[in-house]
Amino acid sequence: TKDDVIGRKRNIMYFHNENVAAFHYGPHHPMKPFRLAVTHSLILHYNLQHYFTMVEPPPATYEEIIAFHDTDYIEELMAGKWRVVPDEDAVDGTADDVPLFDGVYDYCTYYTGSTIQAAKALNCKWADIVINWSGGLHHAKKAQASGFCYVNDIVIGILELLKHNQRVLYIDIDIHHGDGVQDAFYFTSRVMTASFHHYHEKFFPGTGIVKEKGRSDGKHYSLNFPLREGITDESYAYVFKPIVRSLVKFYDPNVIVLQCGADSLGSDKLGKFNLSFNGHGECIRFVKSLNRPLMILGGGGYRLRNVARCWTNETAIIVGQDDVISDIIPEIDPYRKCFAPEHYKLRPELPHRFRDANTREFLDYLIGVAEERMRKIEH
Ligand code: ZL4
Ligand code: CA
Ligand code: ZN
Repeated sequence: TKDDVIGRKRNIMYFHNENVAAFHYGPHHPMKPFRLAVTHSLILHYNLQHYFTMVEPPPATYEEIIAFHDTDYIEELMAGKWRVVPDEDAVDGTADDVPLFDGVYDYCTYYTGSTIQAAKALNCKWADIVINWSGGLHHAKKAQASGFCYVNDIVIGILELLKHNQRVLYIDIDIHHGDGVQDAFYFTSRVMTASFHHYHEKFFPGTGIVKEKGRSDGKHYSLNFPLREGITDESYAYVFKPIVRSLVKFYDPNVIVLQCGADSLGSDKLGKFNLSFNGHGECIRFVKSLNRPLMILGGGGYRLRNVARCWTNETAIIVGQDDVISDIIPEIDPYRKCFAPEHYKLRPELPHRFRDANTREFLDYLIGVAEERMRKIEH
């Protein structure tokens, strides 16, 4: 099998609490937790559960959540009421991104509980690879909700990993900048963060330029790859592979956390990239091939059927079944109708809506920046 070629067989654990999919951000909100039910169902109907241990983890506790977040902020979230916020926030409508819908705190405990248990499974060496598609909410700050994210499960998961691991490498392929994770570890060399994202002054959250590189002990341990619109599979792999290869070589992480936001796929409702299922999945395959303990998380993804396709394909990649499973969505899947427009294919071609504005020179410049940064790190 492929596992024998790449390395020894990896022990895989999959974390999912079904309760997470029943919440609603409100009418017309792009973030739909229901996508997690469709994804989970598709994974089961492809019978991928034979290749991993499935766990229904308990929700995160208040104590676990305040390992990162401010107690005052979490109490607001539990009460379902934001403090009276300064007018500037109210005018620009950022509160519409993070509505206080029914059960918002409980929702956070479900996706965060899965990330915490996944981290513990890596810490105890019960698993080499852990998966939580409901996690990856990378924008939440210590005392503020942001960009559809209220509790930062990634930061909490990494804090758990740091109890048993000296160095954690965080890689983020969501189309948005992983600002909440970067901010949380901006001053430490024990976590290296690398975000690949679309950058434009008008594109959320408007941070993630190359110059954001970490401070004091963390100087050179934050990396940003601000990409232009329309990036293709070829261009993405051209920057991603050499950069990630040298990050692992020079930083030598004990564990890797990979946020797999599916909004970097072509035809995403909020995204502006042209990645195919294969191009996105190639990043997951590449990181897996580096043979480090690995945590796989979800994130953004706003074309529901493509999120389910993307993460099912990537679950298959992780378990080494992607070239074995059928490209036709199984007939018995109760959510099969969600996939109708593209004739029930698992990996249909996605339309290219944007011209690739990333020139070879620009991509070479980004690779050069990463290489120069690698020469500056030591431990
Ligand atoms: C919506 O239709 O760019 C929220 C958000 C709610 C329903 C009803 C309210 C209508 C698009 C987005 C008014 C909505 C105004 N509803 C939204 C600067 C903005 C201020 C808020 O993938 N308006 C803010 C956040 C991004 C902004 C992206 C990505 C998360 C992740 C990890 C977060 N915020 C402009 C937008 C709608 C809405 C329609 C919306 N919000 C699209 N992009 C944003 O990285 C999970
Ligand atoms: Ca990103
Ligand atoms: Zn995103």
